[in-house]
Amino acid sequence: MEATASAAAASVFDHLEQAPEDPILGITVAYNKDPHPGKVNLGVGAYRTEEGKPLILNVVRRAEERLLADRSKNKEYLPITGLADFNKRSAMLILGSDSPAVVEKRLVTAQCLSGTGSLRVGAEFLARHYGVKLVFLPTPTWGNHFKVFMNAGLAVKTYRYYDNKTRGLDYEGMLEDIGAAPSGSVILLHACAHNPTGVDPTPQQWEGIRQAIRNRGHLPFFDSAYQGFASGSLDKDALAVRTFVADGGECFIAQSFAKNMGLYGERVGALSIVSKSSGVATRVESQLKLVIRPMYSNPPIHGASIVALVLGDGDLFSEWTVELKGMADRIISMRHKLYDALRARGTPGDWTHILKQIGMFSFTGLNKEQVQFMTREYRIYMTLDGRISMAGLSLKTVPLLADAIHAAVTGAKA
Ligand code: KET
Repeated sequence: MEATASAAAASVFDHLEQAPEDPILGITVAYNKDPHPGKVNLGVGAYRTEEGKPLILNVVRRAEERLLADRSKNKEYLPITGLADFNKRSAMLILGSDSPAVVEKRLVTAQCLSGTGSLRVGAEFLARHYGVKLVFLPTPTWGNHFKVFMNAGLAVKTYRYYDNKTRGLDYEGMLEDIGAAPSGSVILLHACAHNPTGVDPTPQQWEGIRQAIRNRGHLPFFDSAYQGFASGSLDKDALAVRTFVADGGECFIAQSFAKNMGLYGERVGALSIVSKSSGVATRVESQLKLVIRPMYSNPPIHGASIVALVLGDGDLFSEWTVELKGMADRIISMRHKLYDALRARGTPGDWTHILKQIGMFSFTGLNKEQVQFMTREYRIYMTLDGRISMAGLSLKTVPLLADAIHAAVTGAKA
């Protein structure tokens, strides 16, 4: 009887409100629900082939075949900080093999759950061990940054980054805000291919930003989710991070292999903490382990083994750079196709920013109402801030997107 009574009582979760879907991943949820065959998903930043299919890099298949054939491999737990070989090679990929931090062993790298997990572990470490519990994010930024840092217990503020009028960097505003931030603040920087704007500082501007950050004793935290996707060159896309590490100062770096190796669902990434001395780095590592162990104990082995193989084998590595360049080039060609298609339609407005912006996305300038119109009338799924994943576009879908943008801008009916 008692069981019946308790079953009839209200749920202990009755007070819960229905939460909204995630602004980015929720677009895929809506897309999946749509039965229309002509629908196009330009929401999430995930690379698609010309046929609109997800891509497994050939080099990843080769590495997996080797792993499968290697009977010495097992599925034992990794150490708390992950696969040592992966950590070493990931750090060298972003910092350069001759980096002073690598040579002087002034850094610790921990394999984490892709870029997000690396940011989250870094944020948790800062909340526990860093004196200034305040992080500055660019306006705009990847939406999840806010939640990652707030959930760790840091206060979040913003610095000026994108100028809507010029559709370029608000360099002066950025320097002013960095200069005005309380000394020692954490400054989140997109290492390259800024998401969502596709606007990166020039090398000269990076140098100015570095000086502004160092002058105020701030702590830079790089989010590197697109190395290789900005210019097609892994080294060029690491320039900003390397500029900061070269001055001997400290920084955090969160790396993701989701995009540049197409390992999205494998959740492969790394957090590197560059310190002033190898002694500090050793103590940082010991504390980092205490952060990670109660969260998820240790990271998964498969994806990191793939990356370690690709980074460690000259043959696989050069094949990877070719495939990566191929992805970057296809995205650039989509920029030209979309730009040409809008010009051909005489769509009002200056669309040159589509050509100038860098990386996976175009920050179109379309507003929420226009985006909602395009989704409703043209089945184009994209985030409400007007961001388009150019990596999801193909020769076949460019005309539809251009029609949709044209109609949205001119107020025409579909
Ligand atoms: N940082 C940035 C700047 C970023 O755009 C992403 C993913 C991540 C980190 C995290 O990626 P991970 O898969 O955890 O390695 N951005 C795309 C996907 C997402 O929102 O999760 C996106 O913006 O579409």
